[in-house]
Formats: sequence, C-alpha cells, structure tokens
Amino acid sequence: MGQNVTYKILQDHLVDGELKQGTEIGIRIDQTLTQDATGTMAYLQFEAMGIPRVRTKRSVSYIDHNMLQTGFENADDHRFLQSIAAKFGAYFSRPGNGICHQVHLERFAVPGQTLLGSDSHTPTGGGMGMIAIGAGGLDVAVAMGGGAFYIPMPQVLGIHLTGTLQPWVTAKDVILEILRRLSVKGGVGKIVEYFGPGVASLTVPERGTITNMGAELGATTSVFPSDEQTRRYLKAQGREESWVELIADPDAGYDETIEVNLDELEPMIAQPSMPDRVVPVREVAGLKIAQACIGSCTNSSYLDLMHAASVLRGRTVHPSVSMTLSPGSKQVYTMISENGTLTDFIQAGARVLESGCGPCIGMGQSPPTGTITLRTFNRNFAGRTGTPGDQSYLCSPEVASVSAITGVITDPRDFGEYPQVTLPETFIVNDNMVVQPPENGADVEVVRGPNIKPVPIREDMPDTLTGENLLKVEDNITTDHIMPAGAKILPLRSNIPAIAEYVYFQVDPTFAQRAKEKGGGFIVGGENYGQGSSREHAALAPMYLGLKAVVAKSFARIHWNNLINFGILPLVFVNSDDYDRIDQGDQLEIRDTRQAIQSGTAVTLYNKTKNIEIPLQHTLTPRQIGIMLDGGLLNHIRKQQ
Ligand code: MIC
Ligand code: SF4
Repeated sequence: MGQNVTYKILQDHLVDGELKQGTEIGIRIDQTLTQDATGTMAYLQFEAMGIPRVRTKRSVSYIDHNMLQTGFENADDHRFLQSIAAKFGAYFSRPGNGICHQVHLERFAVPGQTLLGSDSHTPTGGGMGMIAIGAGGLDVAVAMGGGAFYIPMPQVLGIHLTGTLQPWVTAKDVILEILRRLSVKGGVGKIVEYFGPGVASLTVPERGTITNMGAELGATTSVFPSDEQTRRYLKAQGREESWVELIADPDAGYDETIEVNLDELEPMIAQPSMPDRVVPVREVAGLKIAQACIGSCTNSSYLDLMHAASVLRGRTVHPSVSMTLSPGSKQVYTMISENGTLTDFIQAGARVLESGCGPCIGMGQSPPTGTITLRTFNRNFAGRTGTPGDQSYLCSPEVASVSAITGVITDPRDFGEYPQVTLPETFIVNDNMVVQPPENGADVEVVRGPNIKPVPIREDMPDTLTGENLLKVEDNITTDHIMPAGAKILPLRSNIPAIAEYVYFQVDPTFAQRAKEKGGGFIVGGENYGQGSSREHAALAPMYLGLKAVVAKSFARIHWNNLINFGILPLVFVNSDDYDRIDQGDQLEIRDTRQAIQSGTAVTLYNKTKNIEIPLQHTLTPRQIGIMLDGGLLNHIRKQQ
C-alpha cells in the first residue's frame, strides 16, 4: 500500500523504532523554534547540556509573547535571548518582527522537513507540508542539540476535503467545524492529514489557520500536502527553491477518515469557554459584543487582514465596541501599510497594536466585566483574557469585523457582497529584523537580568511517593488553569520560584502555599488533563512545589511529556470510577515505585485516609522510565554524559 504524507515525512526522519502504532518512535528534527515565554527556559536548559552550538538545519528564537515590558523582566529576557542565540548559533527574530508561527511560515518553513517548537501552535507549519510539532522547552533544547524527538507512533486521521469555500466562509470555519465534530480531545494520539479535491483551492495561509488550530483538537500535529499552492506561496515569498512536491500516494490509506464538504460549511463560532463549543454564527447572532480582536497566530495573515479591512473601509466601529488589530508579522504590517489598508483600520477606529501575541495571551486588552469579546484567536479558556468570568467567542476575521461594525454577533452573509482578495504574486520581503548568528559564538557574552534564575532540578525518584492529595480537578483542565499567563504572571517565566506562587492560582489561590507547607503531594484529575499550551512551566513550577505524581483519567500529550521531563509521575486510573474514591486532602502513598514502574505497567495507590487500594497504570516507555528514575530529563542527560 502507498504512503500518506505523514508516513513519508516520518519515514524520512526516523532514527529510532518503526512506524508501528502502539510503539515509540524517535525522529530527527530539522528545524526548531522557540518564543520568549518558553524560550528562556529552553535556552537555559540547552546551556546546561554543555553543547557549544545548535546542530539543527535551522533554529529560530522569536520574541512575540512578552512584549508589554511593564517592568524590566521582559526587556531583560529579550536581551538574554538575543545574546544566547548569537552564542549558540540560532537566528533571532527581534521584537516587532511578528508572531513566531506566522513568521516561520513566511520565511523559514520548508515542505517535507520536521519542525519542533516550544509552543503548542507549532503545527501551523503543517500548512507548508511539514511535520511540525509542539513540545516542552526541554525537548526542544534536546532537539537543538541534535537529539531525536520521541512520540508514540500516532494514528493518521485523514480529513477528506471536497468542494470549495463559499463567500464569507473561511478556513477558520473549517477547523471550527472539525472541532465541533471531534471535540478538544478528538485528536489525541493522532496526526490529522488533509487530502482530497478540496485541498487545492486552499492557500498556504488558509492551511496554516487550519493546522494551527488543530492544536485545539489535542492532535500531535496536522499536515497538508505540498502542491502547486505551496509552490505559489513559496515563490511569492522569494523562496521557490525550497519547494518540493509531497503528496499522498494514490493508494495511500488512513487509520480513519472523515468527510468535510467545503460547499456545505457556514460561518461558525466557538462559545465560551472551550474551543469545541462550536455552533453556526446564526444561532448566536444578535448578542451584544463589547470587544472584537483581530490577530493571533491563527488569523493574522495578509489575506485575513485584507478581508477584515474591506469590511471596515469607510465605516466606523460600533460605539459600544472596542476593536483591536495585531498584524501577524512585520511583512503583513508593511504590506497593509503600503497598500493603504492600514488606513482603513485606523479610520474605522480599530486600535492598532504591534505585531505579536498581545491580547491572545492576555497581554493587555482585557475586556470589560460581564461582556462578550469576539476574537479571531484559537483559545477561549476561562480567564485567559485577563478578565475573571470572561465570555470569549472565537471566530473568523470576517465575522469579527462585521460584528465590530454592527455591535452584535452577526452572520457576515447578511452583510453584503463578499470582498474578493487574492494571494499577492509577491510578498514584500525584508528580513532585516532577523539577526543571523555569527560563525563562531564562543566569545559572545550572555546577558542575564536579575529575574533570570537557574532551572531547578529534581533528585532521583524516591522509592516511596507519599503525601496529600493537594487538589482534585475535573475533566479538560488546561495548562492555563495550572500555570496562568497574562500581563502579571507571564513576565516571571524565567524565574521558577517566583512563578510557582501562581500555580493553580485561578482555581485555588491557596494551592502554592498548601503545597509548600505539606512538602508537596499529589493532584487528581479527570480526562484530558493538561490540554492546551506547551508551557513546561505547568510541570516545572509544580515540581518546584514538590508535586510527586498526577493521577488522572487521561492526559494531553504535551503536558504528559512535560511531567515526565520534570520527574513528576503521570498515572492513569485502571477504572475511571476510582476517581470518586479519592478526595482532596486524602493521604496517599505509592510504595516500591521504582521497582513497580520498571517491572510492568501496574502501580498501586494506597489511600491511607480511606484505607483502600486503587489500581493505577503508567504508559511510560523504557526510555521514559529511565528519565523518571533519574528525576527528569535534564538529570538523565547529565548522567548519561
Ligand atoms: C499559548 O497560546 O498558550 C502560548 C502562550 O503560546 C503557549 C506557550 C506558552 O505558554 O508560552 C503555547 O501555546 O504553547
Ligand atoms: Fe501567541 Fe496566541 Fe499564538 Fe499562543 S496562540 S503563539 S499566545 S498568538
């Protein structure tokens, strides 16, 4: 049988294992990306490994998240990242150059290659026919050092696209429809591959919107073929030489397929506070909004902004709405400025921000209390906007801009004729905001601000894990619950002792204090524990507070991996009902843990308070067992050296 695109790229990069489901594979990583909120840790970890220079084909360090600089912390981090990139041979994308995923797609993504990024939306690169995966900073540091990246061999879910998008229906609606059908855990353990006649009409930026938000399915990544559209986009970026054709063999199969007919789609919207609470826009039309934000790595491409601008042109944002615009990159910003479109935004009353993540990660622009905010972003997790009790809806730039004018959620098909916008023949290319590393960085001095603290490291795993169940949580807990972001907390990403004070802050503000007083302990969770961001701080900071194990019904991939990397044992219930047999505050114990995880998959949890035994299991591979025993990946690597 022929191969699909996923198998072709994985096969080409396989360095360990075989492409057999249920086993672990190691793949070679061609490119890495980091951003500033996860990058400081990633580079500190890379430094701790003692490797003199990155060994990838290309590593890029971006500044896009922590841009507010309300104190010295972010600015110090920027200087640190610039100097350490020079030292170790990484390209440095300066603040103002744009959001990592948008810029990477424009300037660095190469079909057929692999990309590992310390950001969960790295799969945006799948729009260019890459296997692009999000991971914790430590995994990215290992990949920068030339190490393989390990994943359980995923299933390939084929999404068969037919038809073409109708006026006012966009790529965002495609992925929202898929989220509606599959839910935020529908992609766990899978790579989503798009195929079929509907693929050809989608441009690379549109594909990027779809693969970007595939992260919200919990998928390992998503990928499109590399075809004539890909060639066209690369040519327009002045990079045609990077193009290779990469399409599934005619007789290729998929583990599972679903059908999406683009002709039948309509404008969709995700309701608060999960990206899969999707309904057609018309079902919620008429709700008053207070804010409309255009931007983020999902929807801030040239095409997105041109569509939004043609709605705004000659009109005024509704008096009760505040509208923001964050162009995805300097390239996009320059182009809408040169063709006059920026004026349309300014004249309409949009508040034009810099090129970066901005409101998407709660760095400013929190909406007013008790109001609806409409965002073209990918996540609407509770509190992410920075306003407690926020009502954040996710939609396309078309829906956001039309609604910004009317003041209520509006189906854009009621608005008038759809503005035709086509991909430009050539983009304005100027990489003057990307700093190339020197040939030899040995003499470069790394600049460290006072907020940059060393990475804490855990001891070897003890034989007995004992302590209190510090917290019991529900299904679909996100990393935003575990380790919130936003303007107050994000600047502390380089300082684990300081950021640890905010672990689970919005769920239970006493958590950090209790964890410290009790000398650490356990957390009990439901399904899909740790979905969302790749931030390893959601494992690293709890580790610092003494968290020993997380017992859940199931885990999200990146967080599960991050827990292992930092020596916190992730365990699942054999019988989900046993979730009810542990309460917060119960005293728990696992004996002979070292022996237990090495000799099989069964682990017994003793609930001392209730005097019962609860059967658990681990799904660690032999490689991961070694990491756990050594108290985490950094220790493990050091011991091996
Ligand atoms: C996010 O969208 O949540 C982030 C901020 O980009 C994160 C990374 C981070 O927490 O630094 C992500 O998606 O991985
Ligand atoms: Fe930035 Fe938002 Fe994209 Fe995360 S999802 S990389 S915060 S724009």
